[in-house]
Amino acid sequence: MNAGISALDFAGILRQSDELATAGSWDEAIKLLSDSNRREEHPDVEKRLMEVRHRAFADIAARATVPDWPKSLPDYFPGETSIPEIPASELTADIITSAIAHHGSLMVRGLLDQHVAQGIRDAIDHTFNSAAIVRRLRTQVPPWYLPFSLHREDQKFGAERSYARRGGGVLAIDAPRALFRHMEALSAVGFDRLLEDYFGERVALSAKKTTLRRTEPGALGGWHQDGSFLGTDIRSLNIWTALSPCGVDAPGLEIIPCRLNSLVKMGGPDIFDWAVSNETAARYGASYSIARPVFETGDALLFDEMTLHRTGVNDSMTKTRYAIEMWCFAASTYPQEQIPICW
Ligand SMILES: O=C(O)CCC(=O)C(=O)O
Ligand SMILES: [Fe+2]
Repeated sequence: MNAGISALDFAGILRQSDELATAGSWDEAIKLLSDSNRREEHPDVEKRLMEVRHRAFADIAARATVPDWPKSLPDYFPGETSIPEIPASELTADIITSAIAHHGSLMVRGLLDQHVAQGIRDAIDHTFNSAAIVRRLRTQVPPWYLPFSLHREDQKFGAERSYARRGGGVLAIDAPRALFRHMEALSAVGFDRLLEDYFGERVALSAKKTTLRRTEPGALGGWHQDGSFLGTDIRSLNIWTALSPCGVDAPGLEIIPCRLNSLVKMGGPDIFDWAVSNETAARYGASYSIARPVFETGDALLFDEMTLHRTGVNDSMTKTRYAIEMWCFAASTYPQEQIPICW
């Protein structure tokens, strides 16, 4: 195809997706837009796709029933004192269930291949550069950075954007191309179906929490359980995917590799209300020595709202780390304050 000449009728695709959405055929609309963007990426299609994924939630949640969950399963990793690991080719919903229930997290090696990860990493770089231009010139910079607007009065972003930025992040929903590439990459390895299997129902991610991260070596990040602000009466899974090697020369994650069934003591001098002090974490770390996993590009750590963790940094680190933190929730018990984006 000649550069600049497209075989796709984008205006027609957008019109057709609007008709499908109006008829409540959300999954068909999502499929139409995704198929189009897979053939040729287009900013209007990507933006519309995120809007449709968001608007679809009300109908999908209204149809959701609350399944028995989680399944009660034995420990598939008996004797493991650190984070259980599995190659992506052996991943199943039951393995996630067992690992989370007995160890609090699961390392999946090689979930995304290097080439695919590189495409997402490039999108993260473009997004961060575009976001800086937007802040300076106060103009739109499609396709990389397009702040998502909400049309419903009862749903609002609060300080999430500035909070993400202070932590070296950009909300993924404001980066529709990067988010499209990441969801595509996960779907291509079957993660969309796996999530439905894991929860036993439809899944939506959170627009307030799903974050593209480009983390500098000196980053700070306190111990926390995300349940302290997401709530604990929820069903969640965070897919934290490394898009560059990290944990040695670049910031990784530190994890207490055990299942916690409640929130640990929060607060302390000079930390957020929901943050956990080093002293408290060290008490858990004494029983389950703190895990500092080394990630290769494409490895993913799965954990939930109870897992105690923080950004893993030390003084000898010199490199920047790329990652995406993607918090997914069962539709039936979706946390009230979050902003849903359907899978
Ligand atoms: O990427 C990081 O350093 C922090 C990630 C985190 O806190 C999370 O994924 O919940
Ligand atoms: Fe977290």
